[in-house]
Amino acid sequence: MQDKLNEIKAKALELISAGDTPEKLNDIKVSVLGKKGELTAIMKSLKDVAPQDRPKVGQMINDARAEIEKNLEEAMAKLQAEVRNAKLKAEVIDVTLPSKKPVIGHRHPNSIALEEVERIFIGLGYEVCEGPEIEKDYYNFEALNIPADHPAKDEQDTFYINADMLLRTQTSSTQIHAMENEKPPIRILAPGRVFRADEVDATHSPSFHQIEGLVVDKNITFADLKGTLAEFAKELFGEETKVKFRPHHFPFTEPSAEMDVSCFKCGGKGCRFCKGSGWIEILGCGMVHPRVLEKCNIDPKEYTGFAFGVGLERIALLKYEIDDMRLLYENDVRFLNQF
Ligand code: 2U9
Repeated sequence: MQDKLNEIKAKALELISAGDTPEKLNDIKVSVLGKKGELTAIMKSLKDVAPQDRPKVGQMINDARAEIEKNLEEAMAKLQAEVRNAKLKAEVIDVTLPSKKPVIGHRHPNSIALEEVERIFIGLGYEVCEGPEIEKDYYNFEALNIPADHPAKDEQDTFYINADMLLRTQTSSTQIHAMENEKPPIRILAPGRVFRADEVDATHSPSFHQIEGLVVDKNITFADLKGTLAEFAKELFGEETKVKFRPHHFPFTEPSAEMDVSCFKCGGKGCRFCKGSGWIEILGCGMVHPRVLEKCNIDPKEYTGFAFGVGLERIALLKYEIDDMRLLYENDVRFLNQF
């Protein structure tokens, strides 16, 4: 029996020292020390040993078991340490490596142009005002003296939501709200997104941005309008910029005009940029129609005002010499990074 015991022990210790995974060590444990293991079988056969020898043989089996268990534990601890070290080594982070360069966005030409226009008018004492993109027919048309049969009200130009609600076609509605809520003097700039049922091309989009301005006070004249907009043009396009007003018609202003600026590319001599004329059309403007003031409960005998409207995309395209409006909506960073 002693020989058998030594043989089991030697074989177990040999297997343990060769066991190179926790699973293999576990298998050895089961096959030697488990319920049906070899050492357990020997223990069971102790009853066949002569009674006087049993304590000695029993002790021998226990010693062998203890030695195998000890070896198994040590081998298991060694293996687990190796596995842990390998994992730590694989997960090591080299903090000295250079980091990945983060991709940084860029301000949109529209945003840069809007900030520039806002800066100029805030400097002249204007307040920036925003209003809803979904409006009642009244605020977009009626309050602006646009009669029911006006072509701009036609379905093909305006996105209607229902008979009474629409996507605003101009930011003027913001200023109607301001006039309803505030008493003159009023000096506001109303930038925002507007919508028109237009086909997309190099100069049109169903959604674009406007910046409108409104001044209402006592004794406001066309001279105030001209002086303000001439100053705006100089600040935006350079000190040497000249302005020219051409008569025009808008339902919400009377008299109305369009303002041209001298071409900032050729100084007015005529070039490809201004199509040889020396002038570039920039905005529409006029004296607020007395009927528009009346609808907002402002007495046109006591107060007068001027208003203007410019397309933000038009300013951005001109200032940054971009020849297709669609580029402004694609948001390709390779394009945006140039400004
Ligand atoms: C109120 C009264 C009058 C705003 C004005 C224009 C002239 C104008 C166009 C410029 C290019 C629209 O984006 S565009 O297509 N706008 O020509 N806008 S006067 O007049 C107002 C505004 C508010 C209460």
